[in-house]
Amino acid sequence: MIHTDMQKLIRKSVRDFAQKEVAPLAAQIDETGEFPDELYQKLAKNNYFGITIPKEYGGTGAGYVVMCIVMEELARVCVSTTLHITSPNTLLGLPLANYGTPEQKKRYLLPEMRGEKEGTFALTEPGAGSDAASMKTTAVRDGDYYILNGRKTFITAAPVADFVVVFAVTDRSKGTRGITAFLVERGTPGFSTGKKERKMGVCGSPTSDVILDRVRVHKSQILGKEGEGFLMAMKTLDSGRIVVAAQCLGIAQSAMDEAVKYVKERQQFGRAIGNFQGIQFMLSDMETKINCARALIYDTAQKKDLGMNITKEAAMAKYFASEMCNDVAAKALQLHGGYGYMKDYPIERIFRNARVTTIYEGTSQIQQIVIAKQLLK
Ligand code: COS
Repeated sequence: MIHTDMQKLIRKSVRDFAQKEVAPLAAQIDETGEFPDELYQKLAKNNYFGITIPKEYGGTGAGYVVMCIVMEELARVCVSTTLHITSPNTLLGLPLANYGTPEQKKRYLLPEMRGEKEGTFALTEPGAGSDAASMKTTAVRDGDYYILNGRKTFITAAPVADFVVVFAVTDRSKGTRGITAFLVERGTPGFSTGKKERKMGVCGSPTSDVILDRVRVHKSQILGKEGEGFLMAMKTLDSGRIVVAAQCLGIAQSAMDEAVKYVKERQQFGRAIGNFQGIQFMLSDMETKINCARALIYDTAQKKDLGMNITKEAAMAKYFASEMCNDVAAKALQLHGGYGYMKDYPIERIFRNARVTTIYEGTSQIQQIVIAKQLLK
């Protein structure tokens, strides 16, 4: 799509912010695994937490094309940073904005938008990843309360989360219609989070388990209606996937930028290696695939902004962009030769960060299933 002047201005302002405030910290965030609170607050101050969230709930309501621009530009410099803005904009923010009561919005969504509270979305379990509906976590009614038991795993931001949207089975006999979402606050007896995971990439975004041991929550903590949780999760993932696709685009673009810089500088056989056709074939292949992903992503984002259903398109964008960014990052590293394997060059970090994208928010194989289900229904 051709961006409007306003969208071009937004891209420029995000790029300036990324270069000035984020890029100087990216290597340190990756190495230490610590995400500076000061940077988190700057993201909130720039309204990056509420791009997809309507104005009346504390967001800017700028929509998905703008969200993808922000993700792409920030992912070019620091993928960990983008993980801190995906949750308020999609996995956490959307269920609260779309299903939350006025009280829930006031207590959770507004402080999340302002960077005062951080929440997260807990769907995955040790035995229920791709098969989300097979979750074991249960919520059993006890008068006006529910008693939650179970364990969620690989939960982004869980170690620092103030509250969590937990999906639990309230009626096993109803299958996917027997799953309910609950808002559970840290500090509730029986709620805890596991050890911070040691990961291959996106190290500045903490991940851990969420443990629920006879956690008693009032029925007013249900998000949406009883039995609506699975549909809520699926619809949320549709929107989340387009945003992850834009993150992949930013990762691929940064790999490309590094590759072009390197092949112009690196001399072998008496000339810069970019002069060799074998290298040019690789670069052309990378550039073409990046631009295919870009077209698909912004087309899907525009459709979403127009209110169209994007279940298939978002799955295609996430599938194609995540596979593409792994391919491009691997080729960019290859172009760096031995230097690409050393931590001194940014491509090493870019390559590690790319790896998770074909896995989280639904593996590539799950995206293929979603695409096929839409085709065959
Ligand atoms: N929008 C609207 N409705 C949807 C939907 C969507 N995107 N996806 C599923 N549904 C509906 C289906 O139409 C079906 O409705 P009916 O009962 O009326 O027929 C219901 O939800 C159940 O769907 P389905 O039968 O497809 O459920 P499955 O258990 O077969 O699972 C997949 C479907 C595999 C797509 C789902 O489990 C999934 O997305 N898994 C991956 C989870 C994931 O991405 N995890 C990442 C971690 S979370 S960050």
